[in-house]
Amino acid sequence: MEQWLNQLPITQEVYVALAVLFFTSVFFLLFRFFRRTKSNTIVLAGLSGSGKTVLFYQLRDGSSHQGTVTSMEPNEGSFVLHSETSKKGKIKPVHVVDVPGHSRLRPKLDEYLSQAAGLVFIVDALDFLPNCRAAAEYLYDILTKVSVVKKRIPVLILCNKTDKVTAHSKDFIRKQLEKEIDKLRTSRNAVSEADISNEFTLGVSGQPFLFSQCVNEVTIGEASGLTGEISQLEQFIREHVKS
Ligand SMILES: Nc1nc2c(ncn2[C@@H]2O[C@H](COP(=O)(O)OP(=O)(O)OP(=O)(O)O)[C@@H](O)[C@H]2O)c(=O)[nH]1
Ligand SMILES: [Mg+2]
Repeated sequence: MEQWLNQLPITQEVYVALAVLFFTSVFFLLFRFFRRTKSNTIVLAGLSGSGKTVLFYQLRDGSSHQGTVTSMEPNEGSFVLHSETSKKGKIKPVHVVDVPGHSRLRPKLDEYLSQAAGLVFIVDALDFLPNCRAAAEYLYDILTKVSVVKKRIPVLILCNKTDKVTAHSKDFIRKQLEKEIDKLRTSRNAVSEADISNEFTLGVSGQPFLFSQCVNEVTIGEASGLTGEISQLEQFIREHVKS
């Protein structure tokens, strides 16, 4: 080997060295590129008062920071989930964004959706019926967004406040939301046929709308931000942001 190397003319050695250098740097850059495109952002959305900020604090600190007020701007942070802080080894932090539910602040959602690994749509299971229509409208807007459909962002519909016995069940909430979205689909399709919009249409035409018809994964779960029962939320996060 050494003899063979000594026999090589000097220029050839330089070429070999350069080639090795070139391939290692390309490999390194590709590796970094692919790592960076794997997002660790989880977006919390939902109507005002559904409990997003309480859930955000539960995820981060394991406590509800009682007495939150309506948020005026997004709450965000990168952290290791509180329930995982005692685990050994290196755990990848999650970037969680809580987007306020007030309609004037909702456009902020688009900024975060482009980099989201998952979206959690929080529903108030206690005060659900009076807000059903509004929740369905917000959810419809999210499910038809180009970024959500094209990137197939997984969505978890999280029925919050299940600590109270009067909270509606997740099956009831799912069915009511499907019904409302079905109605919205008919009315909005009529509008968008007139002025061409780039929104995607939901579901299968001619059939009642079901979340299972969405191109992205839509699941439904339960939680109580107040009492810290957030295992289904944490499970969703870890399914989409690998630790
Ligand atoms: N019973 C019960 N109440 C809850 C729960 N989570 C939140 N709340 C209450 O619901 C109210 C609203 O909670 P927030 O977390 O501030 O709501 P939000 O979604 O951040 O609202 P905006 O910031 O306005 O978009 C607060 O009074 C909370 O105490 C829960 O799991 N159970
Ligand atoms: Mg809030």
